Amino acid sequence: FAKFDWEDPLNMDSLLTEEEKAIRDSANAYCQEKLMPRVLHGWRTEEFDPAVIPEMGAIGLLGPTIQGYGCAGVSNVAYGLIAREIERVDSGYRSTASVQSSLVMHPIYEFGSEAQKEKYLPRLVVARGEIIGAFGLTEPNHGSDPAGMETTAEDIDGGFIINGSKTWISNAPVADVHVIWARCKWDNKIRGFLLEKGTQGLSAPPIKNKVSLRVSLTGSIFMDNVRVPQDSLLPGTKGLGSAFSCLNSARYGISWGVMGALEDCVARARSYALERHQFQRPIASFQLIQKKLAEAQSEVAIGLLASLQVGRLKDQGLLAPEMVSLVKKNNCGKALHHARSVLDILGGNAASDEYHIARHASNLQITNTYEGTNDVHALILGKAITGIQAFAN
Ligand code: TGC
Ligand code: FAD
Repeated sequence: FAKFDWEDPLNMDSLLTEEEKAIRDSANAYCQEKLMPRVLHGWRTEEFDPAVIPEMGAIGLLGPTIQGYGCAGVSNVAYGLIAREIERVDSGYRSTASVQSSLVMHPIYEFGSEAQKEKYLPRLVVARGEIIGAFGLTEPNHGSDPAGMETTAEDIDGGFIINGSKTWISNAPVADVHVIWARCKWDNKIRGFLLEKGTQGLSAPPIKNKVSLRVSLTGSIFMDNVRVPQDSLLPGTKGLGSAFSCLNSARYGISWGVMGALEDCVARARSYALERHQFQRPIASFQLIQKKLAEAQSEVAIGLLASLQVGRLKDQGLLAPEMVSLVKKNNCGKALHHARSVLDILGGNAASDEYHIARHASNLQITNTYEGTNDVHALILGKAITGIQAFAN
């Protein structure tokens, strides 16, 4: 028999290319050496560290699947492995990176004009990390149901006027460019627009005092008669499906990322259980503790293989969006459930942020919510299984 490796229970390593393993290892080194030492300060103070964007850009972690424009052009599996390593430290850092890569660079690459690509992509990715982006879809009255959005774009001579508000937008307070989804008054279709910081009528105040994702910055976006030129429209966007295509990429990355967070919880709980003694025995020797670790690590192994398969299909052009819903829903739900379960192993130390698992568990509540709640993804799958749409009349 082969030797069982609890850290890679189903030998996923054997399914990765040499290039993917090298990318994973360099992402791991950066995350553990540079992000891990800062995470508690960021968590306690809620201070966003803008240096993380240029640092990630410098080693190819941003927009990694994009070909050209200074991007690495690697596989979707490599993109997933990067998300896993970042989120092993904190979901908030992964959030910052996912928004930049999947929700800002992706729509510009996919739906932008050549001039927009040349103008923004190299600056979003380069080592200088010149600019940070945000993606504004959610509104105060429309979260799960973005089709109801109230933000509008009006066609005027030489450009557009955008009015409306967005809420819970990652990176918004520091973003230099906002991808804003708005309903176009002239044909009632939803399209994407690029709004630059400093434009009159645009503001993006932070939402403070979060109990989740405290190392990433979140804000509102208010647009009061924001006048933008003609070339701010992403010309390839055609309805809400274009916004969802960005979400396919981000949701896929999250499915890998949350497994990294859960792996960190399991590793920390295991070490703690081996060291902590009660009743003259290491608590790791108790069956109930072992069951918690076994069940959590089983879900890691299964979840990672599922995301790997979705990534391979994505690379081959064989992806169905429902596959992304399946792994986003499953992995986020399992990560949240089992992070809470292994948190018990810490006893009273669960209350201390120095043991890190409580921080992961708090973050995972929102990873299970944003980019489509767990229940919304169940309904997307339910529709695919039954042919009946349950979320609206
Ligand atoms: P529906 O009628 O189903 O679809 C509208 C149009 O979109 C197309 N479509 C998709 N296209 C590509 N990929 C997908 N996954 C797609 N899903 C739908 C669809 O074919 C249709 O096209 P067309 O041409 O026929 O018009 O739309 P609906 O309004 O009934 O949608 C229902 C529902 C619930 C599935 C959907 O609205 C939904 O997914 N809601 C969740 C909202 C959400 O995920 N918001 C995320 C905001 S961004 C965010 O959270 C970032 S956090 C980032 C971080 O910090 O990491
Ligand atoms: P609601 O839609 O009001 O849902 C509330 C509850 O009702 C949920 O349990 C939901 O599952 C349930 N529900 C809703 N409809 C149905 C239905 N038909 N059937 C059954 N149950 C239903 N958005 C962006 O656009 N860009 C970002 O960068 C971004 N970043 C975020 C960062 C953070 C920290 C957070 C907290 C959110 C972020 N979001 C972002 C918003 C996020 O996508 C939304 O919060 C999410 O989509 C849910 O929308 P909602 O909060 O309005 O909840």
